[in-house]
Amino acid sequence: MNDNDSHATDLDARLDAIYEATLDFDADAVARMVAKEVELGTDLQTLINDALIAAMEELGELFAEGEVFVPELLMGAKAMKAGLEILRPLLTATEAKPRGVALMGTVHGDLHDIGKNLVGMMLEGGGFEVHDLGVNVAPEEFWDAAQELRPDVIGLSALLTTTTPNMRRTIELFRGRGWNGHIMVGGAPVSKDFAAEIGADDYASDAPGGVVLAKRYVAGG
Ligand code: B1M
Repeated sequence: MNDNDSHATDLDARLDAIYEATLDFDADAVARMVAKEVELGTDLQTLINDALIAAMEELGELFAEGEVFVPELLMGAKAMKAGLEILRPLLTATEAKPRGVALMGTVHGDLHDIGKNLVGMMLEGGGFEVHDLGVNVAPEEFWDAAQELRPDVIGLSALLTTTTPNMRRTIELFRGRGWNGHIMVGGAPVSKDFAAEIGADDYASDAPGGVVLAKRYVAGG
């Protein structure tokens, strides 16, 4: 085994330990190990995707199979959030602010916020002033906030098949009232086709993709 191989193996083992700690709902251990990775200079996207998001995907599968229930999803989310809080200063750090204003929220009926929060942090890191309306946001609430803030980009998140119609309702309200600004959508049940169908400007499959879109909008694309 050469030196690079052994580094890769070490990293794999450490990411695996974070993945396991998330699935054990051990928020303290997740925070500690994530902080260690920051010290070691581990690539943040690798850390987020291969350890934290991978654990949430596994938890989702266990839930779908009836092996775990809502309380476990909540505890897993708490563990993942503990890791993301350690990363927040790094993800949000930027020199040039503000590139533009972004308004974010999870649509009505939907309480999932981890993905939306990640997109918000990365938008901040990309130089955006981010206003986050939280979860379960009704179309009128998005509208009122947009009137006040006049954002360059609005980001809607949904994680439930049953709440994607509320994404459509939100966009219908905006378009019906003549809003021509950029609206992007994201979340596991959302697709590029669905985004086009409901009148969104675009869809991002992950947080970095959302930042690419938002930067393109403010650059006039
Ligand atoms: Co829920 N849940 N949940 N849950 N939950 C899912 C989504 C599910 C897929 C699990 C499963 O069955 N396999 C399933 C949905 C099935 C479906 O509709 N297709 C489900 C269900 C059914 C439910 C309940 C109905 C369960 C119940 O009560 N019987 C209930 C609904 C509550 C409600 O919202 N009204 C429920 C509740 C919950 C908790 C509250 C317990 C908890 C959320 C805690 C929280 O967010 N604070 C929870 C969790 C944790 C999950 C899973 C396990 C993990 C979600 C997550 O945070 N992933 C999830 C399973 C899964 O996703 N595989 C599941 C990590 C996160 C980083 O990824 O949010 O996808 P994600 O974000 C990604 C991309 O999608 C994208 O960027 C991120 C990555 O970079 N993205 C955007 C997201 N938003 C974006 C916006 C953008 C751009 C990109 O621009 C605007």
